[in-house]
Amino acid sequence: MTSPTPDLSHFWMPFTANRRFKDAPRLFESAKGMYYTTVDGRQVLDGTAGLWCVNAGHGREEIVQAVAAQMSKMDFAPTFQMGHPLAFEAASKVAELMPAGLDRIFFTNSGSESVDTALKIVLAYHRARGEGQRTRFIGRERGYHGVGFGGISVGGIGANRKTFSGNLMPNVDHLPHTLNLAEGAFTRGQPAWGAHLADELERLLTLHDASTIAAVIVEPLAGSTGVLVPPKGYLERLRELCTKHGILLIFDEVITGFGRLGTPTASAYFNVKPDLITLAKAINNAAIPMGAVAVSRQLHDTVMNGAAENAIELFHGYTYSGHPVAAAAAIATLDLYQKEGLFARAQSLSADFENAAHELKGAPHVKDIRNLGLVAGIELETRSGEPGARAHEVFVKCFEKGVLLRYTADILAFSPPLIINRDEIGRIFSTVREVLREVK
Ligand code: PXG
Repeated sequence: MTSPTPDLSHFWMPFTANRRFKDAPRLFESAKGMYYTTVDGRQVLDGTAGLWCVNAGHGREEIVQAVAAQMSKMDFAPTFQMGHPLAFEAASKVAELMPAGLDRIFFTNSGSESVDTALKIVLAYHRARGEGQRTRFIGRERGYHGVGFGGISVGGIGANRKTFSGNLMPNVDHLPHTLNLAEGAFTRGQPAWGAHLADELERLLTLHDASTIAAVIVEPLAGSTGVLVPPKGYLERLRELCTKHGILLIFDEVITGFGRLGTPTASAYFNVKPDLITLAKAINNAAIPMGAVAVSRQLHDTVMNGAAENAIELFHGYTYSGHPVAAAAAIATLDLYQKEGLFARAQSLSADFENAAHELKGAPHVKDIRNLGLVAGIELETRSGEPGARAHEVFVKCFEKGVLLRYTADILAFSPPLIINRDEIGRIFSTVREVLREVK
């Protein structure tokens, strides 16, 4: 049955070519397991877990029940100078999945808020220990850290900064990104080339003086700017340099947290422990907006002890920090991940996923293929003078053939729910192959 198309004029859509979309809208109506259903009744295989977030698949009964039950029991309760048990329980469950010692959890409502929260916690920490001169942040080119002023300042995407450039945070510098097709096109997993790029941090430390640097923030695997897999040894080197110079290291794991690489965190995957981890998305299977920052106990305790007794230690928080319904969804989701062994499942599927993606080597327009865990990126040759046009066409044609993928510039990105099976993996990439033959 086809639903009537709603009036599309009022909703100003995020990160969307609004006018083009509204001329030819693509609307979903329902979702179950690996599939969306469109308003005209077509099934679309979800190759992106929504936006890298529905890791347990859609419409999971356990989460639906938990949300419904909590909604009728207590819709909302404040967490400013009040509390409710679920926020504490959810924090304990998140903490269990974090690297040892990163077990203090600040709740937010999105990845962007998690990033800005992490930056503020870092500044609070340095002040509390008498190093208030450490105010500078180091991000990375092609980094995506959401859309708050903090996040776009440390982020490295020109388009996200340009319009707002007059008012970005001061005292920010950037490392170079690590993608180099000349050295590592079609690498499976982590590239061998590029660890030395972490040494660029030394250069920035010399320039700015290490004692002014508060933190380095990177995505351990950069997702939204086109799947940039860290070179072997790169994150280890960043960690080493940060430790040496008393600089905090933030991993933005909004995409990699909760199983995307087959482990609870990318930190666990790479065996590199940051001081803070930003989270969101799959924390509660995206059922209700929620994010979090996992903070090392030492940082947390320093901020606590830096404030007078009975004083608020951190002047920061959101009305919905630890929202009871979001917390109920998180508890149900984290239980589900565990009960179904979904992180291990992602790990066991990753070789097949890698093979299926790399079979597209040699297909028309394909310039590079990159992958790790259940993430893959396929970079296409850009059509002369029309950046992004070819990937957009591939995206639309795949959608018409019943497969959802994402694209950024001319890079296709794949990040399916962790419940995907081998046939569905095959179908995603065979559809892309078919479409690549069709587009010019
Ligand atoms: N950090 C990272 C690493 C992200 O990937 C955010 C922060 C911001 O999260 P919120 O919840 O504020 O959007 C993100 C978000 C894409 C895509 O197509 C990626 C994101 C969001 C939307 C689309 O790759 N990542």
